Amino acid sequence: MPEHLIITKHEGHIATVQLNRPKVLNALNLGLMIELVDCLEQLDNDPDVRCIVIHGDERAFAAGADITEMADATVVDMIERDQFTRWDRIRRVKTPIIAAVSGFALGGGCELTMICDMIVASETARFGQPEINIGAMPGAGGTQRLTRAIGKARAMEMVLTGKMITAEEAHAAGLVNMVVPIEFYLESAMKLAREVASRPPISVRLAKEAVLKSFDAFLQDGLEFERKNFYLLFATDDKTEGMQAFVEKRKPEWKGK
Ligand code: CO8
Repeated sequence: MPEHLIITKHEGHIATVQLNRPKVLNALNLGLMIELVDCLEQLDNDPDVRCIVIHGDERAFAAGADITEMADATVVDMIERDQFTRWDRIRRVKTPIIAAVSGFALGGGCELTMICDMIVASETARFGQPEINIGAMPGAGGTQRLTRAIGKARAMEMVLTGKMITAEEAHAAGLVNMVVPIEFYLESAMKLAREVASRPPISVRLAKEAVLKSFDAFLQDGLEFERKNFYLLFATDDKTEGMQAFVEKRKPEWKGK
């Protein structure tokens, strides 16, 4: 039986969507992203669904885009895959989305939490943009949304060093809404989702849209700039070396080329 890359459940007016590649820490491969985005759009068109909760498992929300899929990719491959169009479709979902995060939320995984509207974190959650350590950089909004959420100094440190921050640090910095013990992280996200779902649905959607408008001023320009630089790195030797080194489980050697 093929594994389901995502698992969707319904509870009242809440839909939960689980990222389901536990063996690779829910790395976001193309198949998973296709299913996830199609699913979010379907849920968004379902009038019974008033709030969506996305989660992984206790070990990882998602440890980023799937590096094995990108290790040999050229700029042209990446442009042809056109993955960011899919990420833009998540941005257009009008139903509020809560990320329930336990364990790693790294790279594209951290970016996925930030495209959600609120984040509920387990005490074990770790957030980071470690792309720099594999010769890449954030591509799905990390440089833009992280900077808006936690400010330039802290975002710069995370993006340039790849260092992770703890759930408490993320909370203090304003990235996450609440931190709870691991056994309650899903239930806490559901509780928040139920609160949102109990409010008038049209008001909720229009209010979400309006909050995003304030937040998203100039976001498009920033996203396009980030994408250009992300793609550019696929023309460097260091990106190939960084990703190959990850796959081969060795330390990369940077050439600056
Ligand atoms: N891609 C593919 N496989 C992964 C990934 C990943 N991102 N992360 C972990 N895995 C795999 C490991 O290779 C390992 O597989 P195996 O068991 O077959 O060896 C398995 O998951 C478990 O991982 P580890 O053994 O490494 O577990 P540890 O607890 O020792 O370490 C870490 C956990 C620290 C999370 C470590 O796995 C790690 O550093 N992972 C990579 C994190 C990373 O660099 N993420 C960024 C990826 S690039 C990215 O997200 C760019 C986004 C750009 C936009 C998206 C659209 C293109």
